[in-house]
Amino acid sequence: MKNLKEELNIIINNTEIFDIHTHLFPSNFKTHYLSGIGEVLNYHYLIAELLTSTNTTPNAFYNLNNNDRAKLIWEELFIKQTPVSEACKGVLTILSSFEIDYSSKSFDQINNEYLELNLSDQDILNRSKISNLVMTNNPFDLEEWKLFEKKDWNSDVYLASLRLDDILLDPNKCIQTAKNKIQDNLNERDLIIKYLDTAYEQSNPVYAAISLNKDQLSTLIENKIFSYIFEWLKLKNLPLSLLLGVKRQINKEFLLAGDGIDRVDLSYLSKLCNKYPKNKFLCSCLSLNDQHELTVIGRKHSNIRIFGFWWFMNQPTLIEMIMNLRIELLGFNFIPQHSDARVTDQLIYKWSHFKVILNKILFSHYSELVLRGFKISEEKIITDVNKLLSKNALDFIS
Ligand code: FIX
Ligand code: ZN
Repeated sequence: MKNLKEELNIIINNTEIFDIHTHLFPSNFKTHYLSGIGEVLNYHYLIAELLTSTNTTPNAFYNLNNNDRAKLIWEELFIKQTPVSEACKGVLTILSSFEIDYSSKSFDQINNEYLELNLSDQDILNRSKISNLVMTNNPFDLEEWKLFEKKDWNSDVYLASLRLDDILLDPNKCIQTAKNKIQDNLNERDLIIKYLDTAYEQSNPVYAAISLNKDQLSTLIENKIFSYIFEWLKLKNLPLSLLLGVKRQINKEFLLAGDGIDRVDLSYLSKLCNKYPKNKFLCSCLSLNDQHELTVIGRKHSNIRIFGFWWFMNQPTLIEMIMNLRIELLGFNFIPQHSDARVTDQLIYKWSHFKVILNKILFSHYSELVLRGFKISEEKIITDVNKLLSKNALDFIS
């Protein structure tokens, strides 16, 4: 075997990725597809950074059109300030990966150069080595759900997931939506289940998902509708992905950029795993405070798979520390990352930043094994990296 670091680099860059949680849509679904450097600059991570580090008010910002918003973010965060945050670096990674020299250029100049690249979504997927990605599909958002009436997109690459937040947030709206579609005199419980059945048939999802704050997590176990949903998920052998610890709208004026962190009690996660031993759970926690307990829960329940570094956890310093902890407690039996990309071009930076950390971490663990006389072969590394970037996710959802 060649030099371990080099070998790792080659293997990591040649391994296909199964991206288990994104907010992306195929390019033919024009109303929801987001791409290009203007949209990348409109990312809500950057909006929050702009609104907290400049004099721009939320009102003034949101009154601008998307192009002017991107222009302002570029001027404020990339020209006037040093773009050192993770979200800012992400933009620079994208530009430099296409060899766009951005120094001293205006947003319009950069945007024009970027548009000239004429990138398709498949170009970006190929460049990032994404074989499949999972979308976030809300069956109670009828505009968004129109995607499944269309046949002009590749459902082998873009996989569906059923996002069920609305059932907790607005059960009456969901019951009404189900009533309108099912046109049957069923009770509320059966209506929802029948509606989910229809959504399942239309979209062929790989899991269902829900994001929860503290109170929602602690009461999920006694939620009537969800007790039937758990049964339904078990019958379908469909995992439920739990995104834990988000407190929506801690600053309402910031709109989508205004969500924060809540303090969850993970004993309820363990209770769910015990109460529904035949159900499968995917889980990611938003707060650093929860990562140790989550990892221990991942070692105590075989029906849960930890995944990714969600949102505020997606910071290189935190990833390095917590991924080492996960390996120390779980070996390679977790799904280390997802992109959470909202704009297709973000796949480039989300995954390339992660690969740098993965390389560093694997190098240190393999080196320790070598010190103990363990033989590391190229085949072994290929198997491990494939597990981490793809197979663990695929095995769990199938
Ligand atoms: O709930 C989620 O799936 C979150 O990932 C998003 O709602 C959030 O806005 C986001 O984009 C985080 O990366
Ligand atoms: Zn998400």
